[in-house]
Amino acid sequence: MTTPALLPLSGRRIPPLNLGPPSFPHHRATLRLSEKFILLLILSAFITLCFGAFFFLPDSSKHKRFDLGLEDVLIPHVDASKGAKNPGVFLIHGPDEHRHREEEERLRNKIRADHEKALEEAKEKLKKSREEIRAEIQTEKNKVVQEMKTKEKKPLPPVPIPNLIGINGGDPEDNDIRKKREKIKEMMKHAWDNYRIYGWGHNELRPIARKGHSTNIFGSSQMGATIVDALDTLYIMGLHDEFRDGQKWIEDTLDFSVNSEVSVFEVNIRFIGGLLAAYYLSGEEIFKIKAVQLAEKLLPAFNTPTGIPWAMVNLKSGVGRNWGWASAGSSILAEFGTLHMEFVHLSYLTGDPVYYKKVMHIRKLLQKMDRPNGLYPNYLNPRTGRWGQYHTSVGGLGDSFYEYLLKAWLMSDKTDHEARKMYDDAIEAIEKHLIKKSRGGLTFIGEWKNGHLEKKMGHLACFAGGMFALGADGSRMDKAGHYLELGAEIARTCHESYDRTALKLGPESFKFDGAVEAVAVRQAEKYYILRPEVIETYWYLWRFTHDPRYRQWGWEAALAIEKYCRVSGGFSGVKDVYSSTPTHDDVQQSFFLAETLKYLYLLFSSDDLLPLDHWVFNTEAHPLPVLHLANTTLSGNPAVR
Ligand code: DMJ
Repeated sequence: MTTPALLPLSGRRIPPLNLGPPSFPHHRATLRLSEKFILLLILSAFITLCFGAFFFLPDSSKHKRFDLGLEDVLIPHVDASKGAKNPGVFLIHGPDEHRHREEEERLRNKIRADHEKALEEAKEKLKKSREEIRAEIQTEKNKVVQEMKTKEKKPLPPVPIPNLIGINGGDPEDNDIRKKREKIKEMMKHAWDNYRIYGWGHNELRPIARKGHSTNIFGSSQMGATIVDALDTLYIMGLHDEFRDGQKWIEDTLDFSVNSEVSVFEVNIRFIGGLLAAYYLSGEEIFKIKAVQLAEKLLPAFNTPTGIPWAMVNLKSGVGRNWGWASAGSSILAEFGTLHMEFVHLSYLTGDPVYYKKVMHIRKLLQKMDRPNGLYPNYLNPRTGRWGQYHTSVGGLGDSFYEYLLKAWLMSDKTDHEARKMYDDAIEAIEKHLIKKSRGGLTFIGEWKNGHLEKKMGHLACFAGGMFALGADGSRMDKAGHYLELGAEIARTCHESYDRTALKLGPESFKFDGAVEAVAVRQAEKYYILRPEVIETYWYLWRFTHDPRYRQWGWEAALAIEKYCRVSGGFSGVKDVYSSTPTHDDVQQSFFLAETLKYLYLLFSSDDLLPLDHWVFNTEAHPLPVLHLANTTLSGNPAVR
């Protein structure tokens, strides 16, 4: 019998460590000795490497400046006396230089001592039996569990609450507009009430089968996605009984300690975004607590070699992975690039910089990377830090990454100039390579695939009309007028994509190919699943221009939804917008209540409801307040609501 120790060296197989019961006692003893030797060798090599790194790597403390200095600004709990970060490079001279040297020497000594201690401990460990080591690990585990439990019970620290303006009202003066707004509220009630009866606690509703529904983005658990997503819409519509019902379910039932693999992005934008918005609007602590509990469960997703998070994470085990369909095992730009707003608010509310650091790390990494033609590809491998396929889109896979660059700047009260610069650079490249005019004069945003422009625009990309309008103010070389115009052109194109169908509802994606303009060609692209992006763009354009056409177009969409998507058990998507007899898909998406109905309601409200200089909407339409830091009150005091 060949034993592992007798394998030839050239066999390149490392003998497996034999931790099982000994079959040849003498031979096993020999093996143990060599194992220990190898382990010691590895350990000392590692320590030597650390020493080398410490002495030879550039001394980062000399250049250290914390990103944008935003940590101090956005995290009010950070004690300035404990080495507050100064947003500027500082040089060291004279007596300071001497003090600096002493400090360096002290640090080196400390590291030396630590390494020696670690070596001693490692030697000690090797003397211990397997059982002893196991017992030690178990004790450590218990300690961590205990700490987590105490942490859960600890109340969150007091926090300055931004002044919250315009969370009620919005009554329009015009009678006709008021009636339209009432109609939207009635549609919300229909969607909510049916979910309440037939789908309560499930993620979504099947309005025709009249039962709960879910998809893999929410994992295998019933996490009440519709409840969390709908809360702030209920609140601004003044549906307070329904809001309280939802709150009670969240208090009593919503539990994130479940063995379920969820999408980090979806859970962030719908759950964390929804809970934070509900917290800011209502002031109810429970929403903040739940948001933080969930955020803690998402953190293990960032444990990758690059810090770019996995697309999915198991809420219980913390194990992460990527979608099987994503190019080269990559994470998706629109997913890992759409965490910033929520994570900054989490750090702001908890005083814990961990969330802020995770998203700033992503930003720094992206900044360092080469971008083909200045464009960000949609795929990035979290193990290697390399781009996957060169595919760039402002629709699915890319969309909300650009949106969050702009909104990071807006949310920081326009102080996060780095985010604004990244947005401006990205939009310039997009305009140069992706935005074209069709023969018939429609401006569209195509998709860039390996150097080739595909003349296809997704429904998702229609959100960009609103984004261009929102970013107009503050744009480079005073191109505000240009970007407002570009936003209006995208709105017109997307309206055409609705208008050229039988149901007056837009397809999932449409082409610009010869005579074909703004029309879906493939059967698989003809569906409408109650998506909000076109109405979202109408609303932003309405706020910035007050051109009545946007209310008119929004109303057309509302009527079409009412006529073709409403069923007695709620609202359903349709499979073919070009067929005058709609076939329903039997799903009431949670974003219909979070976004589509909210944007419609806002379109028929006056501008003082959630004014845009005080609120920034996350990509799921959950409003988060601008952090005007000069203008804050302590949470012990009643926040201005
Ligand atoms: C929403 O969940 C969000 O808007 C997201 O950014 C992409 N689109 C869906 C709705 O269409």
